Amino acid sequence: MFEREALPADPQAAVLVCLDFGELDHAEGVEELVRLVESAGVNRHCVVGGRRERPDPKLFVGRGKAEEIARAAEDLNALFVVFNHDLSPAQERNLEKLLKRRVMDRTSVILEIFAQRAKTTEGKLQVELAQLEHLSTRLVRGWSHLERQRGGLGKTGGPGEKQIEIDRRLVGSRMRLLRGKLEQLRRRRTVQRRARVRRDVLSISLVGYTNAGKTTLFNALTNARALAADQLFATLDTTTRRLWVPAAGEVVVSDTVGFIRDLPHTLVAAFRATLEETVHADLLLHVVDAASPVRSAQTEQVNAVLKEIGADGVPQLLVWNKIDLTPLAPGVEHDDCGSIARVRLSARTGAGLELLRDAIAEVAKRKGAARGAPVDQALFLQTH
Ligand SMILES: Nc1nc2c(ncn2[C@@H]2O[C@H](COP(=O)(O)OP(=O)(O)OP(=O)(O)O)[C@@H](O)[C@H]2O)c(=O)[nH]1
Ligand SMILES: [Mg+2]
Repeated sequence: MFEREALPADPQAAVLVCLDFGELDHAEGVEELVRLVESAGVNRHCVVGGRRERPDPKLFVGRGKAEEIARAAEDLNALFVVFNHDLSPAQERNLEKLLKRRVMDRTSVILEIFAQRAKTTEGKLQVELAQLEHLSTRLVRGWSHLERQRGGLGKTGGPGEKQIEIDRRLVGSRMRLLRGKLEQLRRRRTVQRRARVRRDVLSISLVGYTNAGKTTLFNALTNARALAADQLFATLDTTTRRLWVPAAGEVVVSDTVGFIRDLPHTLVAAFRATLEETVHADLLLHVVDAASPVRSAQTEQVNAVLKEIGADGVPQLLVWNKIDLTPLAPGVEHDDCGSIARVRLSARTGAGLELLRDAIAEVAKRKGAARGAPVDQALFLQTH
């Protein structure tokens, strides 16, 4: 008889574990995790659900659930088990031992996508820094756990302890090197930005939830050909283009990385240099996928990240995009004071684009009139 050899586990297959702890947006969270793993290259998956009051401290899930996950991973021959929540380093280790698969949490999936997408030197440096930060919290925690052991058992310290100490030092010095290089790039950007300010050019940053259509809008506005795709985090690096607005002159538009809820702090910190374009912009075009059933939650999440990076004071204009997928017509909405609050358009069909150009022209004219003074904040509704 033939002896059947076990096939190597499939790196494009994953079991997604999405426990429900009573969150209001649980269903959307599951859908988003599916999109995240697909964006990372997974093409076969199954979802294991379940309700729990709170996570199990050791395994995150209960024993019975862990066995269900193991069976699902076996059936799918999956290399990965992905959890829709963040795991503690101990939980991750325990689960890997039990499931004999690679265990990832949501943060690791996002970091993986960023690592796959990074193209420019700066993008690559930023991603590596974020990955090392993520890893270092794990090493530090492993270390403090051993330190406790040492306190109880004497002062010898085993080989595992030494290895962690070496790893920690290597990770630490690599992180310092990366921060140094990023700082150099940041300074270069600052010089470029100062030159723009001197020339009195209006600078606009596109911000928004990932997949809202920022790059598509950027391309439509500037005739650029940046990659827009139906995947999460298609854009990582900031692209800047000049745009000539009739009656207003030159405007500089930047397209950048999209946001997502609970964006890992390590990423926000590492991408600070890229996101500085946003902090220093005269105007933010906050692009919203108007066809999404969770558009208002996404708008809030974006505002939360803007606050975290210190860009919540920059005037903002809401752009409701993808109206071709909704019954909405192109148009401009004003608030009670007559200021422009929102433009409805479709970056794909171009409907309503001229309304946005007019709105930008108006801001640019005001900036010109104010001769370097900040853009009239009252012109726009502050949405936060
Ligand atoms: N129907 C429709 N689809 C659109 C519109 N704008 C963008 N899309 C689609 O939405 C998807 C995401 O578009 P992108 O422009 O890559 O979105 P993004 O905000 O830059 O996304 P990230 O860079 O991944 O954060 C693509 O498949 C686009 O073709 C629109 O106005 N209507
Ligand atoms: Mg993009």
